[in-house]
Amino acid sequence: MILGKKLIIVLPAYNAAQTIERTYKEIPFDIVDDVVMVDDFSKDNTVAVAKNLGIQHIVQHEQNKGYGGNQKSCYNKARELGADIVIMLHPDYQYTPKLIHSMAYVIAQGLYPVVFASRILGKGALKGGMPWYKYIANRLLTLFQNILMSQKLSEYHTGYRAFSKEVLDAVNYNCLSDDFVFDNQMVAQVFYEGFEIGEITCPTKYFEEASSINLKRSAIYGLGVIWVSIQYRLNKWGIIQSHYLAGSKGRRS
Ligand SMILES: Nc1nc2c(ncn2[C@@H]2O[C@H](COP(=O)(O)OP(=O)(O)OP(=O)(O)O)[C@@H](O)[C@H]2O)c(=O)[nH]1
Ligand SMILES: [Mg+2]
Repeated sequence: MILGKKLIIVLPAYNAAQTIERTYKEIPFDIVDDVVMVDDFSKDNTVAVAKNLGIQHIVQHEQNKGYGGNQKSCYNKARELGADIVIMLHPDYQYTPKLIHSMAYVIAQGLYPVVFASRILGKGALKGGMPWYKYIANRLLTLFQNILMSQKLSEYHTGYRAFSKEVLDAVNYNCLSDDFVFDNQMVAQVFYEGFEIGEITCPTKYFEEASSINLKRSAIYGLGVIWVSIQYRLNKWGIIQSHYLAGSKGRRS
């Protein structure tokens, strides 16, 4: 519990057997109530390692659904368990669990309903080994998206995110893509509903065992981000109505 709010960490896992223990061991159980791990039909022994660690809630997909499909199961399970605050933490140890306190407090104090841990604030991304092509793509896509969405995020692509119950109840994330573009579509839903996103500086690590999407999937993701940005603007102008924006329950603004 944090300031009377139930905090649940969700781990979207795919072949994370080599990194999940390091990640889990740094989760601060002084404020974390539950941990949910969703295994996306890993080829390695991720589930066995998770059971061994004593992770309370393990959901196993019967087939590999993809990063987006994995997250849907994560948030649905966390909400089922009565979470007031949900933090998504990749079990590949690229993001440090040590930021959980800071991210959770921003939401628990009611400052921002969503918090992103940004690898672009500060110098963490390149120092942590982010490949140059990903860094440049990240900067250019972020600039493009900030202009089309009239927002000012330092990056849209971090996988380290915290959401309040209010936001997860308001946005229809279950209708989104099962692929990596899920992350970006969900940002569009959050902004389209009128919620704000706070950011915290976050170091990142690229290393052998860490999972990282390859060039081809990054390119598909990048094109998806461009289309989401254009869709968002055209929806705002009332020119088109995209299912994942129109579908949102009860627009706030
Ligand atoms: N690659 C991949 N990851 C999945 C899948 N399902 C769940 N995941 C998890 O999704 C998270 C993000 O995937 P990564 O491959 O680590 O991609 P990434 O770290 O966001 O990519 P970079 O930020 O570019 O390094 C990881 O925790 C994976 O374990 C899947 O089908 N493929
Ligand atoms: Mg990764």
